[in-house]
Amino acid sequence: PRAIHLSDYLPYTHLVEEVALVFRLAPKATRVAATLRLAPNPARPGRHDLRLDGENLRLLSLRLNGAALECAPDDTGLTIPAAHLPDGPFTVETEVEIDPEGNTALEGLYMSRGMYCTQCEAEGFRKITFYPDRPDVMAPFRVRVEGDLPVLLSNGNPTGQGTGWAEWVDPWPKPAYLFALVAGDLVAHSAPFRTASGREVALNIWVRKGDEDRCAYAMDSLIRSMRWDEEVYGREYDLDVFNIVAVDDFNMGAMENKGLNIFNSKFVLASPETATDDDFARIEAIIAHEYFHNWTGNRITCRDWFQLCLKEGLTVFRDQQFSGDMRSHAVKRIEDVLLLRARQFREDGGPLAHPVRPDSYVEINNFYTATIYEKGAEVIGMLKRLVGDEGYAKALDLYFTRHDGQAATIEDWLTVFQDATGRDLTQFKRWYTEAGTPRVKVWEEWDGATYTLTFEQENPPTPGQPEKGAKVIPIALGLLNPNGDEVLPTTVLELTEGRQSFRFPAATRPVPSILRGFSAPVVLEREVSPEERAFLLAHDTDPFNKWEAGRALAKDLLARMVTDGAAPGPDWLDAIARVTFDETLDPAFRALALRLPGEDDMAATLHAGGVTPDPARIWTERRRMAEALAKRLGPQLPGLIEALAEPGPFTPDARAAGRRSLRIAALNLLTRIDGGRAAQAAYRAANNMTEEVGALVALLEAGAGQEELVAFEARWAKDRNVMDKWFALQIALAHPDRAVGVTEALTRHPDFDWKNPNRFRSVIGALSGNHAGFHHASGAGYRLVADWLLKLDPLNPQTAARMSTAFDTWPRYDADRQGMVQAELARMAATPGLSRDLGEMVGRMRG
Ligand code: DPP
Ligand code: ZN
Repeated sequence: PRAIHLSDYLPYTHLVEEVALVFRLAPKATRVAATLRLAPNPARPGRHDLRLDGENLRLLSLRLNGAALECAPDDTGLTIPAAHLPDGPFTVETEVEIDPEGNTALEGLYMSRGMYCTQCEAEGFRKITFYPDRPDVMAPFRVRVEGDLPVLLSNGNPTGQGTGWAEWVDPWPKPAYLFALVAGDLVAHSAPFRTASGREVALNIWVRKGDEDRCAYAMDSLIRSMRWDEEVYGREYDLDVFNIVAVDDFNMGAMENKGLNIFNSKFVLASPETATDDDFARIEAIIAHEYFHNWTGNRITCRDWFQLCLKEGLTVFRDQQFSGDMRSHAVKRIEDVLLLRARQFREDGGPLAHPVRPDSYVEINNFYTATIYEKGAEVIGMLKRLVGDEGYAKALDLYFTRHDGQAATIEDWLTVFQDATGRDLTQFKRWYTEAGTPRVKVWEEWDGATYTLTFEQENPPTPGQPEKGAKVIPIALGLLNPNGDEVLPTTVLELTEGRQSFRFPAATRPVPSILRGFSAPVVLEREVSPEERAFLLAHDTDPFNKWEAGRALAKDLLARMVTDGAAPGPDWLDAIARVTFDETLDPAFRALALRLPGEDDMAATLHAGGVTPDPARIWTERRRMAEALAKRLGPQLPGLIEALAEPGPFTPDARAAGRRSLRIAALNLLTRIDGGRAAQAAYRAANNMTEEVGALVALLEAGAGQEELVAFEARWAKDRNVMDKWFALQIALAHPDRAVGVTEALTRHPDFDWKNPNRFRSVIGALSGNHAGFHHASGAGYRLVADWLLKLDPLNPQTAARMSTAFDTWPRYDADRQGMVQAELARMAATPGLSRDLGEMVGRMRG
C-alpha cells in the first residue's frame, strides 16, 4: 500500500454546496440515496474529473443533473470524467446498498446488538456513500432516516418525524467524518440547558432500556462542560439539541459527531455500584473532550489528517484544564504525566516514534496515538507557558474568529499565536515536526555569590529523522534554601540552545526544583542524592515536583534493587511514611505518592541507563519493595484505613474519591502482610465498585482472591462493562508464570465475545499490560497476543493494529526476547491478506 504525504496536499477539485441523504435501513441491505450539489473549486482552476471515495458499496444508480450515467466504480471509488461535467454547478445523485450487519470493522454504518450506529472518523463515510471523504470538504447536510425502530437520529436539528421516519438538518458545514446516524430501541435521559446568550438546548443521553439510571453522572458532566466552555473560552453551543448515544461495540472511546456524539458505553454509563472513581473521572473527561470538539474540531476542523493534532492536542489540553478545574490541578497534572510517560514517551522512544504532525502515513487510523493526543496537548501547554495566560487567551480568541468554519493547519495555528503575541515561533514549530523526547542534562555551580545552572539538550534520532535541531524548552524553576524556604518562586527559563547557562545571585547554595509542573515533555537527567530528593519531597512548594521527588527516590531505589540487590532503606521508607500520614496533604496526592513505579516504566528507565531489563526480576523486586513499605507502614495502616472511611452514601466527587484512593492504597499494602484478612472483609463490606475492585485488586496482587472472583462473576455476569473488569483484572494481575495460562482459559470462557472491542481489550490487552507475563522468557505471551491479533485482523483491522503496539518495546530487551518478538512480527507480516492497518504497524515495528 502507498504512503500518503503531507507535501502532496492539493485542495479538492470541487466544492460541495449541499448534501441530502436518505437512508432506508435494513440490517443486510440498507439503501443510501445521496444528492450532492457540486461546483468547481476556484482554488483548483481548470477542468477536473470528479473523484468520489467509496468502499464496499453496491452502486444501484448514478445520475448527473438528473440524467442516468453509466460509470463503474473501482475498489476505492468512482470517477466521473471531466468531459461529462458542465462548466458550472451540477448535481450528482447516487443510490447504493450496504450491509451494516456484515460490517465487523465498525467503520461506516454497522450494527451493535440490534442498533444501527456509525463511525466515520477518519475515513468511514466512504463506506456509506460515494463522497469526497476528506476533512477539507465541508458542507451542510440534510438527512432522512427511514427504519422500523423507535429512535432515528442524525446530526443537527430535528425538522420532522413520524412512525418509521425522521428528518434532520445540520446547518453548520461539516466534513463527512463528523456525520452520524443512530437507530435503535433507545430511551433518553434528558435535561434542559440554556446557553449564556439564551438559546434553549435539549440535552439527551440515549441508552438501552435498563441503563437509564446510569446516565446522571454523564449528564452532569456535560452540563458542567458546556458551562465551562462558555466561561473559560467564551464558546457557546450552536444547535437546539445535543444528543449522546451509548453503544457497546465501538473501536474508540467516543466520537464528537456534530450534535450527535457517539460513546463507547463504558465512558457514559456509571452508577456507584458499577463504576469506579477512575471510571467517573474518565467519563467526566471524555464527555468534556467530545463536547469541546464542537469548537475545536467541528467549527474549526483539520485541513487534512496530518493536522490531526490541531483538534486533538488542543481538545485534550482543554479537557485537562477542565478536569483540573473540576478536581485538583496538582493531582490531575501528576496523573497526566504518568500517562504521558507510560504511553507517549514509550512510543517516542521506539520504532513507532512520529512527530506530533507526521508527514506521511499509510493508514490514518494508526495515527490516533499518544503522540498526537498527549504530546499534542503538552505542546500547547508549553506554548501557553511561553506566551503567558493573557497571550494564550488573545491567541485563542483570534483563532476562533479568524478560522471559524474553516479547515485549518498547524501553520494557521502558529500564525495566530505570532499575530496575537508578536512572538516568533519558527523554532518552536520543531515540536510539531520532529519526533523524539528531548533529554536535558543539568549541572550546577555555586561560587559563594552566584548560582549557575547549565542545561544541555539532546534530541535523539527517531525513525526517518537522524538529526534534529535544538528545541525551545520552557523550564519552570524554583530555588529553595537549605532550611526549606523558597528563595526563587517559580520562574520560566527558556532553553533555546543546545547548551545554555542561567545565573542567579545566591548567598547560600540553593536546592533547585527544576521542571516544576512538568513544564516540558522532556527527560531530565541530573545526578541527585537521595537526601536532596527527600528534602524536595518534604519541602517543595510545587506539588508536581514534590511528588516527582518521591517518584525519583523510588525509581532510583528500585533500579538499585534490580541491578545490585540493594534493599529498601530508611531514606525512602521514612520519606514515604511522612507523606502518607501527613494530614495537611490532599489524600489523593498521598495515594499517588504511595504508588510504586510501574514495571514497564522501570524497564524503560533501566534501558535508558544502559541496563538490559529483566522483566521477571523487575516484577520480583517491585513486590519486595511493596512488602518492605507494607512492613514499615504496617502498624499504622489499619488506623489510616479506619480514619478514611466515608460514612454516608457514595459521592463521586474528587474529595471523596481521593480519600477512597488513599484508603485503598493502604489496604493494598496491608494485604501483603495480613494474610488478606482486611481485604476479604473490605470486599464483603463494599457497597460501591471502587471499593469492590480495590479489595479484589489487593487480593489478586497478593496471590489470593479466587473466592472473590467467583462471587464477582456470579453477581455481575449480566453486566458487560463490569465483566470487562473481571476479565482484565485477573489477567493483568496474574503471576507472570501464570498470565498466559489464565488468558488462554479466559479466551474459552463463554462470555469472551472477542468481536467486541472492549472485551478483546480486556483479555488480550490485559495480557500485554502484564509486563512480566507478556515478556515471559518462554515467549508464550508474544505468541498468544500475535495469534489473537491475526484472528481479529480480518474482522476489525483498526483495533488489531492499535493493539499491536504491545510489541513496540522489543529493542529494550535481551537478544532472546528480541528474536522472539521479531519472529512474531515476521509471522504477522507474512500472513496473507494482512490488513493495511496491521501491515503498516508491523512493518514500522520491524524497522
Ligand atoms: N473520537 C476521537 C476523539 O475524540 C477521535 N476524534 O478523540
Ligand atoms: Zn478528540
